Amino acid sequence: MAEIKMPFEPFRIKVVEPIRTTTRREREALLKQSGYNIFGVPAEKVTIDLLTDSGTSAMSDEQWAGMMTGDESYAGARNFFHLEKAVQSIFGFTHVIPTHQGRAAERVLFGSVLKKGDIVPNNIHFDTTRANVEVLGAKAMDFARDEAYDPDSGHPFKGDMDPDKLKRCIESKGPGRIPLVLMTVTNNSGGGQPVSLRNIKDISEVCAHYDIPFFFDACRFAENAFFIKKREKGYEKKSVLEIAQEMFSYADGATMSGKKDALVNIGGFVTLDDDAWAERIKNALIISEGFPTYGGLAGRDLEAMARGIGEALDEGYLEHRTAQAAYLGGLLDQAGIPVFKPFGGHAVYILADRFLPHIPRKKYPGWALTVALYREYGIRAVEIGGVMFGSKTGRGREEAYPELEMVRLAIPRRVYTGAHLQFVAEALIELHKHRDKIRGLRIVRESPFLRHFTARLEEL
Ligand code: P71
Repeated sequence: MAEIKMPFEPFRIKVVEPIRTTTRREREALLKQSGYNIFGVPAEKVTIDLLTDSGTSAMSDEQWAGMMTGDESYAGARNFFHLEKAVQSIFGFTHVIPTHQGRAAERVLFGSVLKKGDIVPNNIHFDTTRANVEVLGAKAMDFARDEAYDPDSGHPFKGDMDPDKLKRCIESKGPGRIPLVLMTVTNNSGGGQPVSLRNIKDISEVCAHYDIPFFFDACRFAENAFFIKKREKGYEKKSVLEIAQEMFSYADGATMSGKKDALVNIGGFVTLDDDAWAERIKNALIISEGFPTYGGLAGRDLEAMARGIGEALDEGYLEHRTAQAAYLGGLLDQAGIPVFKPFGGHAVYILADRFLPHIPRKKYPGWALTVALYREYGIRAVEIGGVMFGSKTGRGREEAYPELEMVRLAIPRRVYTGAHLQFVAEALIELHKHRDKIRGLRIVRESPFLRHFTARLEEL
């Protein structure tokens, strides 16, 4: 078997944050209190927090220095212009409209262009994106290529959208009902897999043919561009910045959660060319987020995002980031733990239904694994499966489940070292040996949208 190398951290650590440990008894009590929902556990009671890579990045010295230059004027703060310039230089669209995070960007965009009965195609919608489409009475549809749902397929671009599935949808529903097509890079619900430039061009052509605007859900665009450089023929010698610029050149706009590939703890934006749409979005923004030059952010936050978005394109950083996922995934794979392959950019996804074959889908094996991982080792991961994406298709009907039942180990940017990841791998390997003791759960309380955040469950 090939040796799995611990990646070298391309940074020094200047500020440290202590990790506190807890006892199993303490964690057991916290699980009970939180209704067996790890979103309800205080972060200080978590040893290694792999719940999300969103908003959990460590900022650089440059970003922290930039925070001191925050201009806190209500309108036209200088940091807005820095952000505008940084985003334009990568994305290439005229309008840059800041928001406090990605879902706010989704809400102001969708709220301005969708109406009841409309359809929004995507490779695979992530949870908040789906919810922001559906809350408006529109339908979110997924058209990822078939390999996206096969955890064993080694296809290098499992994030791709299937152009034929998209065309069939447009033909059957009519282009008039589709105000925009989205493309999520990387495909978070499908294992953090990249989309190829070939596919971006193909989908862009389909959209152009039917005159439908094409937008990116761009959260992890830098990781996607890096995978293109590594895997797509003809891009080996291009810089990641050039690849990102080319990706966006085929689209009409993007929503962005700066909490991912802009390396900030809060922030996002919508960026696009269309003047009429931009005006509607800005009007919506003023009602709920704030004036269009700050969109719910402080000047210092705008500056951190302006600086972070460029840092995310640094190839040494991206090399390390993807190596971290490959390292953790490799250790698990080598120990016989079922993992989604290839390894994604921001996370390793465990195939929970294979890890816990004795727990049926209706007893939420993915959720059960997150509970066990916290209880035994204080590690927090997130279920991407039946609780997050399952839905009742009607009154008293059976619940429908997504194709994949996974637990995501998301790696915060520049936060954990190789030793931390090694600890996580060892914990999972140990847990896997005693997997038959893990029990399924049932939901006792849930909300109508995004139920995973607040659901309460009970162990069976
Ligand atoms: C992630 C998140 C945030 C999250 C979700 C569920 C549990 C815990 C944390 C957010 C995304 C995303 C994509 C592709 C839009 C958003 C919303 N992801 N699109 O993966 O991944 O952005 O969080 O800034 O509002 O952990 P927002």
